[in-house]
Amino acid sequence: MTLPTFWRDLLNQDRPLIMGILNVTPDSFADGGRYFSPEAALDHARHLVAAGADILDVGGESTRPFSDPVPLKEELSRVLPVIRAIRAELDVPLSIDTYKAEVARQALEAGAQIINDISALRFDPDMAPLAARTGAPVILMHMKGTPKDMQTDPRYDDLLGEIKAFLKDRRDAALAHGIPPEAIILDPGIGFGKTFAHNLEILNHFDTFLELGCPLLVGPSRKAFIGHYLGGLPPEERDIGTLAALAMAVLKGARIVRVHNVAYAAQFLTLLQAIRQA
Ligand code: HH2
Repeated sequence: MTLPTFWRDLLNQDRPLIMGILNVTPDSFADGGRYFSPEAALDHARHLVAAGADILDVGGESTRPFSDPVPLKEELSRVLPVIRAIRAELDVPLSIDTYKAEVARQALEAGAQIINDISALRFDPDMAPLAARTGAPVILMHMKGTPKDMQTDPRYDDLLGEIKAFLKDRRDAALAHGIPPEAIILDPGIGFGKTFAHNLEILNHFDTFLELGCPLLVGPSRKAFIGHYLGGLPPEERDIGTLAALAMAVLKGARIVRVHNVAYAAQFLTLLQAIRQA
């Protein structure tokens, strides 16, 4: 299976890529309810693209700690109108943030091109065949447990080793389904079954995951650990802290950053890249 052209073009860029978050949910931890109507979501999509987003990640289910799953029909009715509206107007590549293969299938049909599966193809047996059949690049994320229980005392004997072994196993499962390695994006899953200290350790040793030979994504944006280390800042005030996390991950090999504030990330990464290349 050859790589889709848009993906080859993105990977050929000599700079980190910015994935802008577009949550079409009433309850996401940082921006729940703000872009819940298709009009508000489209308007935010325009704003994110103008600010420099390379990809928009559309999600219809919050997976914040202790959240409950959203029924299939509800998730579809949230994301499909938004994907269609964006596709009709903007050229930007879209990813669908879901672990349900049926949501991913219909989202791809409506114009999304990337699958962002926080379960790394584990929660729905139809997801891997779908990715293989359609050729859509797929993001495989590490999570310990489920969103409902992942933050209840997460423990590891060897944090980095266990995450790496998990990602290797999920990568190999994807390869076995015929998904090419360049179409597999790996993500250690900041905040998904991790203590605040675990998140710091992952960021500080992000290069551990380079050996797996796939592009790496990092998603620290506005997450609770940032508020924790900054004296209890609320989510909307965590964008500066987010940049510190991005800096470390990008200097240690992250190719894609998933963020709420695309304008900040774009400025920050442009300068970081200019310095790196000097
Ligand atoms: N984080 C969130 C959701 N999806 N996908 C990947 N690949 N990596 C992440 O780190 C990641 C993700 C959670 O953030 P957000 O979408 O802002 O919140 P919510 O789940 O409450 O909608």
